[in-house]
Amino acid sequence: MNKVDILLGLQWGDEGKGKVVDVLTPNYDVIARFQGGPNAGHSLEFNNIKHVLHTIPSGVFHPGCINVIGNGVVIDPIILAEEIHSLEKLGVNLKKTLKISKKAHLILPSHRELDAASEAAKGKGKIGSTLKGIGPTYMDKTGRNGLRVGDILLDNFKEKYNFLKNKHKEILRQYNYQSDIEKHEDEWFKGIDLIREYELIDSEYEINSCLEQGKKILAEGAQGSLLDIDFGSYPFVTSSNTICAGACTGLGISPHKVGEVFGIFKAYCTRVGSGPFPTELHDETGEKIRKIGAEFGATTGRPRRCGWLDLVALKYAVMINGVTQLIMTKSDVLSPFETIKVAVAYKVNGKETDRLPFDISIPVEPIYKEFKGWKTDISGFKSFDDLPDELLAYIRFIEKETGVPIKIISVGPNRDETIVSD
Ligand code: 2SA
Ligand code: MG
Repeated sequence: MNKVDILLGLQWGDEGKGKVVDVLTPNYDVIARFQGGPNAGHSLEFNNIKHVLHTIPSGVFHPGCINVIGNGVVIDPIILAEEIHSLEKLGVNLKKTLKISKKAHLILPSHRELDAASEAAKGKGKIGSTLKGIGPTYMDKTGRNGLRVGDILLDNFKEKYNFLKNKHKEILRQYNYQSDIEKHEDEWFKGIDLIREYELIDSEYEINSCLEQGKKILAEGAQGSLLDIDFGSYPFVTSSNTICAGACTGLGISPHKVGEVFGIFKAYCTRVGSGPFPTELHDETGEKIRKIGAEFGATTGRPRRCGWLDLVALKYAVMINGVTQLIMTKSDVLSPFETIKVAVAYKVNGKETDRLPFDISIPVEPIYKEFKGWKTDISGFKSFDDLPDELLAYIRFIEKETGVPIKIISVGPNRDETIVSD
């Protein structure tokens, strides 16, 4: 029987998941999102089209590929409707290819207000959330108060909606937060009507029967392993399990049905939002990476914080996810640099360690190994054999340290700018 392959981010998100899923889609029949929601910004570029997806899986640009929004995802009907409409404008008809789990939870307009109220109350300690209502929606899911996509088929859906909204209003009053939930309600219910036009499925049955039929499935992660609710830099994390195990609970597949685990990382590191970032560069080198790499949030437009590759964190993510193949993106961004650094260990309380401490917001001093830059424009390169020796040395070092082969290198944002090893 086929197994489900999983592609996920090994850093703080924005590793290029959307691009690589789009590149890999011709090998798959089904692409499935398993966690997160419209906080995600998955960017794809091809044939002069630049598109950012938030809730819809990145297989949509390949006709015939089925795209599943799994039970682990949280959906904002307003944003989903916008996504569907902008894809329609590009000539992508999703009616036959988009399937939505009845067990996926709904983000209400009041969840977004709660997100904003919670962040405002935290002041300087704010998480730096995308303000899409992600945290409050997952809180209602685990608190057993949430509304699910399947509920929209019930006669008393409006009643359920009002019950939850009123509960939220009570909390917002406690926060003393001025909100205008009703302003977005019309649009929200229009989004609900649009969702009713799509195939609402029991994604666990769908995915497992696809496997039995010999179909190939790729699960597409969102955010990154260091934003995982359990293993990320808590509390500066998102509210879902972004790691490999999240695909099991977010789609309904057994761990023994997991096949390849593609772990994707940038040749450097970025982080958007608050929270610790041991290799962050506060100088002009960081500025240069941001500028060359166009490091701005694909959902919020926020400038991303930039720094060197952190192998302590990368090795942790490889371990937690059981990564079988690595994918390195944005190596082209480092092309102009004379010297490239990689953190190989940390100094914590005067002691050297290669483990992530419980809390990386305590002073953590990265210990760097330096690499000679390749100083070559690699964006047009098509094969591993063409790559400059300095870049190959960088690749081989990461492979040796992580124990996992780097199978794909992305050398630019376009679909074509991808080198796959044979
Ligand atoms: P949330 O909104 O509650 O999930 O935020 C909690 C933390 O998770 C971070 N987070 C992200 N980090 C990187 N990329 C994300 N997606 C967008 C993108 C973000 C954007 O692709 O660029 O446009 O700003 C994403 N989504 C959530 C977030 O910054 C918080 O640190
Ligand atoms: Mg992104």
